[in-house]
Amino acid sequence: MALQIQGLFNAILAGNADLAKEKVQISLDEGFDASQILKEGMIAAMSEVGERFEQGEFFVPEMLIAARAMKQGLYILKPHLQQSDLVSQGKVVIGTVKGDLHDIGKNLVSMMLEGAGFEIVDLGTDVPADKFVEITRSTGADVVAMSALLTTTMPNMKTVIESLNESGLRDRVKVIIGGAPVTESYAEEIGADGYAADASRAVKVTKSLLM
Ligand code: B1M
Repeated sequence: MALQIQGLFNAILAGNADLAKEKVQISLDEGFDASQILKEGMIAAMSEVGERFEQGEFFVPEMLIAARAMKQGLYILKPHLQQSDLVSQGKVVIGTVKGDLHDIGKNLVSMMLEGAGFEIVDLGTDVPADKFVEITRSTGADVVAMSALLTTTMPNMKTVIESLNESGLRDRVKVIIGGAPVTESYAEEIGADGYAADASRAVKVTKSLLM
C-alpha cells in the first residue's frame, strides 16, 4: 500500500481525526485517486476496526473514535467524489433505519448519489417508518434508500416498505436497500426494488431503477 494511504489507514485505526484529515489531503495532493483513497485507506481501516471488535481487541469507544476520524477524512474527500453537477436525476430520501446509529456507509451512498446528480433528503439515523413515509410524501421523492448495519435492525426495512404500502405511496417510489448484513435475497424477500453492496453500485442500481 502507498505510504500516505497506509498512514491514513493507521490514522483512522488509531482514531486520530486530525491526522486522518491531513493524510487525505496529502494523498490528494500527491495525485491519488479519490476512490483509491476511500477504498484502500478508509473503508479498509473500518473493516479492520470491525475485525478487532469481533476479536475483542477493540471496544465501542475505539469504534467510535475510528468512525469520527473516518467522517472527518470524508469531509475533505467529499468534493473529489462528486463528479457531476448535472440536472437532477431524481429525488432520493435516505436514512438509516430505526434502532440503528451507523451512518458512515449511508453517508457515503448519499455523497455518491449526490455526486451522480441526485437530490438528496438525508433523514439521518434511527429513522422510524412513519418519518420515511411523511418525508417521501412531502418531498415527492422518487426513491427511498435505506441502510442497516445490524442484523437486529434489518427487519425495520420491511416495516418501512409495509408503511409505504399502507400509505398508498409504494407504487410511486422505488426502494433500494443496503448495508453490511443486507443481501440481494433479503431485498427480494421484503419486496425492495433494488439492493447494492456498496456506494458506487448504489448509484448504478438507483439509475437503473429510474430508467
Ligand atoms: Co457497530 N457494529 N455497533 N458501531 N460497527 C458493526 C456493524 C459490527 C458488524 C461490528 C462487529 O461485530 N464486527 C456489529 C454488528 C453485528 C451484527 O449485527 N451482525 C456492530 C455492533 C454489534 C454494534 C453495537 C451493538 C455495539 C454495542 O453497543 N455493543 C452498537 C449498536 C449501536 C446502534 O446502532 N444502535 C454499535 C455501535 C457502533 C458505533 C456507534 C460505535 C460506530 C458507528 C458510528 C457511526 O456510524 N457514526 C460503530 C462502527 C464504526 C462499526 C463498524 C466497526 C464499522 C461500520 C462502518 O462504518 N463501516 C462495524 C464493523 C464493520 O462494518 N466491519 C460495526 C464502513 C462503512 C463504509 O461501511 O457501513 O458497511 P458500511 O457501508 C458500506 C456498505 O454496507 C454499503 O455501502 C457502504 C460502502 O460503500 N451500504 C449501502 C451501506 N448502506 C447502504 C445503503 C444502500 C446501498 C449500499 O442503499 C440504500
